[in-house]
Amino acid sequence: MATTGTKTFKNLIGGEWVEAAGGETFESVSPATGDTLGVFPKSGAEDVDRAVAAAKTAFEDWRLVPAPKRGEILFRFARLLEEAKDDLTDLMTREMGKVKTEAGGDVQEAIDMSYYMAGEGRRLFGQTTPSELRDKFNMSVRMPIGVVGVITPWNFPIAIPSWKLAPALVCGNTVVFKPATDTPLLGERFVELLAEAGLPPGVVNIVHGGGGAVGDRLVRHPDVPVITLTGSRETGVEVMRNAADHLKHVHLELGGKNAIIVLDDADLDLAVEGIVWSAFGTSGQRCTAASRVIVQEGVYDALQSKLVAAAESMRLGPGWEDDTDVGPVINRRALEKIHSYTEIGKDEGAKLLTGGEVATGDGLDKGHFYRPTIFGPTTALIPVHDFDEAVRVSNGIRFGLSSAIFTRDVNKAFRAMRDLAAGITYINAGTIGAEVHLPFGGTKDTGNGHREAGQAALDVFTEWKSIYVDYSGRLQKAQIDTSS
Ligand code: UN1
Repeated sequence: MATTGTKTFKNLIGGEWVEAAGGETFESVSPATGDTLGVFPKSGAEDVDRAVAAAKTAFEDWRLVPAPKRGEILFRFARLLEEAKDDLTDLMTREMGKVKTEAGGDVQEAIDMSYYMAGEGRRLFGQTTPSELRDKFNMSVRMPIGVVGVITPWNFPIAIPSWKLAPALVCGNTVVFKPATDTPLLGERFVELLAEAGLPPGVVNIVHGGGGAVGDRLVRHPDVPVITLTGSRETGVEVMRNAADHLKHVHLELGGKNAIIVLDDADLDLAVEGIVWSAFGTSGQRCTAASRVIVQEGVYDALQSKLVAAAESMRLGPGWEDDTDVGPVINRRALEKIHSYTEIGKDEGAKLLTGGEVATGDGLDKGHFYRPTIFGPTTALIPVHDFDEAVRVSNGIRFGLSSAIFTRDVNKAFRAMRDLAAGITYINAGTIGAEVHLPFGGTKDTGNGHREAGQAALDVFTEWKSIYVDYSGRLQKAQIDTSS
C-alpha cells in the first residue's frame, strides 16, 4: 500500500518549507481504513501573516512577468499533473476516499483547467473602443489584484484548488492557499508540483490548519484583497461578514440541494443511470450531487423500483479496489450527520426505501461507510403531476447550483433551460459533470453572483481598468465638447 507512513510535512512560505510557528501538528487520516497518512503543521495567525507578507512581496514582480510567461509555467504544471496522475489518483482514494475512476476524473479536471488557464496567458482579452472625441484612443485591460486567499474543501482536493489557483496565477496575482484539513496531503502535492513547474518563491504559499485559525486570519488580513472559498453556506456568510471591513472581493461557491426531474416521457433506464451517478457518485459528497428526484406520477412506481434495485446492487469498499462502486464518507462527523438526517426523515414520516444505515462487515468497520439511501415519497423521491409542478418543486429551495431534467419533449426541455433557477441545467443527464471551460456556480444561496471556471473566473481574479489616451495635443472634454 503506497501510503506515506507518518511522514511530517511543512508549510511553504516564501519558497521555504517551514514548520508552524507554534510547533503544533495534526494528522491526515484515511476515511477508508483509519490509517495515518501524514502529519501536518497546525498553523495559526503568525504563519498566515508570514505567508501573506511573502505573497505581497512576490506580487511586486509577478504582476510584471508577461502573462504568456506566467501561462508557460501553468503549461508545465499541467504536464507535471499528467505525469503524476496515477499517483495522485491512488493517493486520493486513500486520503479523500472517492473511487479510482472518480479520483482520476478529479485530477483530470485539474489538468484540463491548468491547460485552459495556461492558454489565457496569451489572451486575457480586454476591449478597444472608438472614442467620442477626435484623436483619442480607448481601451480596457484586466489588472491583477494582489494576494488571493484560497480556501478549499476536501471533496475535490485537486480539481477545486486548480479552479482557483490557475486563474489567480495567470492573471498575475499571488496566493496563500489553505487546503481542507481532511485532505492536506493532496494540497501539499498540488503546491509541490506548482513549485516544480517553476513558480518564483512566494508566488504560491501553503499554510495548513483549521478554518478558525488559518482561514479566519486570511479572511480578516488587510493585505489579502481577494478571498475565494468553496464551502458551506454558513461559512460563506461568515466569510463575507468578516471580509466586509476591508471591502474585499469575496468569491463564494456554496451548497446545493440539486434536483433531477423525470417526466412521463423520459427514457427511464437512462434516467436511473443518471440518478445513481448523481446521487451516489463521490458517495453523494459533490456539491453538484442530486439529493432530490422529482418524478411525474406516470413513471413513479417504475422508477422507484429500478432505483432501489440499482442502489442495492452497489458495492461499498475502499476507493482503490477496482470493483468498488461507493467509497467511504470523509470522516466520522460526516457519517453521524448523514445518519442524523436519516433519523429526521424517519421521524417526519418519510418511508425509507433502502439503506439508511452505517455499513459494517467485510472490512468496512475501520472506515466511515454509509449505505446508499433512498427515501420516498416525501424526501428524496417526490411525485408531481406535471412539468409546471416539477419546476416549482425543483426551484422551491434556497440553493440554485445544478438542475436536470429527463424528457424527450423538446419544448419542455427548452422551458426547463429557461425556468430552472440554477447556475447549471442538464438535459437528459444527471446533475454532475461540469466541464472546465464553462462558468461554474449557482444562483440564490449557492453563492454571491460570481462564477468560477471558463472566462467567468477571470472576473474574480482581475480588476478592470479603462484607459483613455488623448493624442490631440489639446484638452478635450468628454460629454462637453459635443461638436467634434
Ligand atoms: C463540487 O462538487 O464542488 O460537475 C465540484 C461536477 C464536477 C465538479 C464538482 N465537475 O460534479
